[in-house]
Amino acid sequence: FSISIRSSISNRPSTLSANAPPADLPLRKIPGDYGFPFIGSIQDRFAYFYTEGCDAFFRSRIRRYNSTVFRVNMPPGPPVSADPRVIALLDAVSFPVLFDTAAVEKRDLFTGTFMPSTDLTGGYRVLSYLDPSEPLHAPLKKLLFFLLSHRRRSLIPEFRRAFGSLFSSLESDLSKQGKVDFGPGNDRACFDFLSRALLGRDPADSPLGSDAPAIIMKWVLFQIGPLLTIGLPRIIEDATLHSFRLPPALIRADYNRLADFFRESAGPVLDEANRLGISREEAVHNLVFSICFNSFGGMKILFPNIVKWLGRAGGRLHTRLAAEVRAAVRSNDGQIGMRMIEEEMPLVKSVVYEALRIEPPVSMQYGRAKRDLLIRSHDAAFEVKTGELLFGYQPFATKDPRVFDRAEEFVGDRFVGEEGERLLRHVVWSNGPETEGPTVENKQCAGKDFVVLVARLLVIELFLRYDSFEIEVGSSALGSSVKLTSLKRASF
Ligand code: HEM
Ligand code: 243
Repeated sequence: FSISIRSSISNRPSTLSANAPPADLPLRKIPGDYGFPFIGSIQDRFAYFYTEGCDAFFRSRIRRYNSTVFRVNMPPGPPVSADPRVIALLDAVSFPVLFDTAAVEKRDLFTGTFMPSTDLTGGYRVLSYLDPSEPLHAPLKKLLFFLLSHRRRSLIPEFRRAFGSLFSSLESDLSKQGKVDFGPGNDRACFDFLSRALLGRDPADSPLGSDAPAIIMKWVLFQIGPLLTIGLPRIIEDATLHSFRLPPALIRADYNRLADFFRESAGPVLDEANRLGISREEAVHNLVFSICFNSFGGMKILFPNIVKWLGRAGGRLHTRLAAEVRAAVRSNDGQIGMRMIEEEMPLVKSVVYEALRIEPPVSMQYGRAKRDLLIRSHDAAFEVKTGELLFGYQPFATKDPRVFDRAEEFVGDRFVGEEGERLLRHVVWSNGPETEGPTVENKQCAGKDFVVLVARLLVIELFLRYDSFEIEVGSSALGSSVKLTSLKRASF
């Protein structure tokens, strides 16, 4: 038993068997209630989306119950979700129970208390909805590991091509208009990069042309509309988007264009699927989902977030990043490689982890208790019964002030050095600690390393080209809306 117990919170298991209560914490009944059936969940939903807003919704209940663990209804509620009742976990100690596959089942919980129609994914329950105990979880996850690694030598060049051309066009629009939206160009660059790098196919040379980002956004809305606000008048939005599913038939033709693109472009990956015992069609729809929802959707949220937090951090951090990136690239004959990023860019690595910590791109995770559990927060232990639904709001785990100093602040070099690296296990954007990796046995994000790589590449590209930049931030249905108001060309 060689693990050193430095920080009392993190090496302690967050669950214990129910017949062994902890000696050091009081046992407490989980506070909170669900109100009247139906009405209670509509009230909670309206508070969550409109009267309080997500963060204040959770914060006000932590205060009311004096507890970071409590019962509450999560949107959307009936009729879209049959049962909205959850136990919320809102601190860094209780949250990690959601990673423990022995404690929780994650079947059909990817989007929370409801599951979108499988008509939106070719009739299949795709990998993200499968629990590791299901027979296809392992082969499908292996297939995605193959997808992400089989053309790995093309990742960096294709990234630089797609994002180099994005920044050229942002520069020229900025000089004409004085301001330019990062979002639409980022969407194009992300999809171009993903298709060229992972499939070796340029969407421009296919029947998809440049339509993919718009089709994907519409298709995503059909799936997770009940979780979003898109800016309609409140009462109308709540009575429609949050109360009914959009009929899949309305998106079928568009979806088929996406599926055709993958059917025709993913030959080698589909061959690998056959070797793994996965049918070609099931593989096609899983590829659509992992590239369009998981990868494109995730990058669409993460990249503007990174530009936002770096933009707000200001010129001094920009100068340090530019110096680090340029020194490393110069000492490698102008080339960018994975090892030099790993070894020579500690600040680039840290700012990416810090962006993922301060604003986890996908903030909500769910898991159903497989057995009676005892769940701990910093302050108490709570009994959970088999079958109850656990819900974690990740920003409250990764901004837990009892783990992170200046938890609400973007500290660019937080993860630099040995002391910083010890904190990495509390960065859990990927549905697992940053110090661990996805396997066929767990539910950690299959794209974890890929995401960290592309995020670093974004920061590198920015600071190879610019000494500094300025932004304006607005809100949007998914992630932030970021406009560039100045780009200061590299001067050293
Ligand atoms: C799972 C986030 C990119 C594939 C997850 C989960 C999260 C997440 C939070 C866990 C969901 C849950 O079960 O509760 C993100 C973010 C991304 C990203 C924020 C980008 C910024 C990717 C990429 C892939 C991918 C590029 C490409 C293959 C998956 C898959 C799962 C998953 C397949 C389910 C894993 C399993 O069933 O074992 N992701 N992801 N994700 N992600 Fe990602
Ligand atoms: O509030 C939010 O966090 C907005 C996003 C809602 C996402 C719904 C649930 C999806 C769960 C995991 C997603 C993983 C990713 O790979 C990509 C997310 C892309 C969303 C469009």
